[in-house]
Amino acid sequence: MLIKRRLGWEMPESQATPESVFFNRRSFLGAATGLVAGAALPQIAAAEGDPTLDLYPAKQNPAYTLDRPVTEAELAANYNNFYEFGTSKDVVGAAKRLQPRPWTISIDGMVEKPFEIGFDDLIRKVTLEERLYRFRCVEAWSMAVPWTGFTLKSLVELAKPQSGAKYVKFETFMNPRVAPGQSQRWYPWPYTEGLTMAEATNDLALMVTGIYGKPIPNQHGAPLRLITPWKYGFKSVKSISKISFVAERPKTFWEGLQASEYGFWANVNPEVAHPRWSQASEQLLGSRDRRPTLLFNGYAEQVAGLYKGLEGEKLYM
Ligand SMILES: Nc1nc2c(c(=O)[nH]1)N[C@H]1C(S)=C(S)[C@@H](COP(=O)(O)O)O[C@H]1N2
Ligand SMILES: [Mo]
Repeated sequence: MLIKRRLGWEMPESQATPESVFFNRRSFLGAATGLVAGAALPQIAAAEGDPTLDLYPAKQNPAYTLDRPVTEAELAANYNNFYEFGTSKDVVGAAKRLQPRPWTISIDGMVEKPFEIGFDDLIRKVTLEERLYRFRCVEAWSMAVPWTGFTLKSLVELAKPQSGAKYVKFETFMNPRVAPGQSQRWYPWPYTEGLTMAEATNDLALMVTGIYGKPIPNQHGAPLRLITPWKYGFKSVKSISKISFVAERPKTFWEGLQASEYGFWANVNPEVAHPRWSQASEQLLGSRDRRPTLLFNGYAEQVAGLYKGLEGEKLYM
């Protein structure tokens, strides 16, 4: 039986971390960087010797612009949700156990021919670009980040799905020896997410391999994660090891844990409150700025059409 618990990340940011803590942390980080100069960088920079370093920085796609400043890299890199490595925001240390090499991704289900591909081979078959995206966590905090990646659409083309495939299902690696959180049996591991084929082939859906012009560090979901900027952050599954094309809507991790609060669609909507807090506004990470939340996180023009005829669905939870 599922016991109702208050989970760390379910708390709205305003309650979880008072602004003063943000500011203290920010000035602490600033001071630390100044004091030890480059020594603070390994926290955010990918390991030396990363075989994809030559691909960074990728060319920025000018079509994606922001209405707010880019979040400081150090802040984004030290305030994470990655339940495999703990339920606090401070998972950088624990996530060092994750070994993003060698890394194989299985592509299976309803495809012409299932296959496995090494991450370093996959990344050479696609075109990397950098995009500035807003990112909105369901907890009501947000950031704005330069992601590097390739379109999920291009991966779908490589996978060659059959016509019966209706959804794409993503799974994070499963290894409790590496990720202690996965020993907690009440969570429906592995972390699973899904998109409809129409969502997956929308140009906004990005398979992310890098952040701030470098290969993505462990705590952000190395070596490969999803980013769907019009949806709440929990859709953006990290450290993906399996991608399946399926006929049925996959049951997602948070749905499995608390279906009354987290749904499949999870589109950002300021007018639809979470059962326990408002979604009307959001706290910008590392700032005093609280802003009104935008429908589809500001990406309505690109994605609203995906939901025509689905008005009966719980599109915004
Ligand atoms: N595998 C996995 N992916 C995950 C999560 C997680 O706990 N495990 N947390 C999600 C949530 S709730 C958010 S807000 C984002 C956070 O991404 P970031 O830490 O890179 O900012 O990752 C998402 N992807
Ligand atoms: Mo989140």
